[in-house]
Amino acid sequence: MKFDPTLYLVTDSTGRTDDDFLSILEKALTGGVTLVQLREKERGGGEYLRLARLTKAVCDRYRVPLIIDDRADIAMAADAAGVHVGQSDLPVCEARKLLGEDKIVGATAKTVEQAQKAYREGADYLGTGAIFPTTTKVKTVLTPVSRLNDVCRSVPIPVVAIGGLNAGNMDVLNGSPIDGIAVVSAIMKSADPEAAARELFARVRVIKENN
Ligand code: TZP
Ligand code: MG
Repeated sequence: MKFDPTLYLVTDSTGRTDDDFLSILEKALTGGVTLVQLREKERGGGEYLRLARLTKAVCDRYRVPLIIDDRADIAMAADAAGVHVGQSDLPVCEARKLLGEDKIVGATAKTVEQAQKAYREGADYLGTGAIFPTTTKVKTVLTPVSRLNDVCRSVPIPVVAIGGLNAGNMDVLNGSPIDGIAVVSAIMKSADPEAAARELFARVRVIKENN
């Protein structure tokens, strides 16, 4: 499935009502988010699936693919565009087998070795980070930009940078051969998610144009 990783919104619905969450999502999509990941660490399967279906309905209206974090079963049940797996989740090759060739399988890779393995097993894109400290993910080790760049050059699939990124610190990625950025807080916690998305998109586009 075709996708554009330029501005990848990873969601966090913690403490929000469905309406509140979906309204932020819609504003972010209006602002130019090109790919969405539903990332739910606290919800059980039924709740995760329910929110996945609601989220997909909004993403579909904007023709933006929805990726489900961690859970290939939820991705399949919701007919989402794909799944994102970390190093301690389902192996990429198993996710690929379950979802088939037409779906998107993304993987977290913090090193060149992990990146090449994920690529060999069939990953469509990689997420690498954390570039900056983040409160969104606990126990995250920082990835220097030099390593991010090595990961980008080590595989022929798109690589997105993640972790603590916002419009004020993204300049650190100038000259990096990334294909996009993934953010949670910079959009989900913004007072104006649409404007935040618009600014981030514009900045990533400049970085990509100079690649
Ligand atoms: N993986 C590495 S850092 C991170 C994930 C899921 C969280 C990014 O969230 P934020 O709020 O954009 O720092
Ligand atoms: Mg995971």
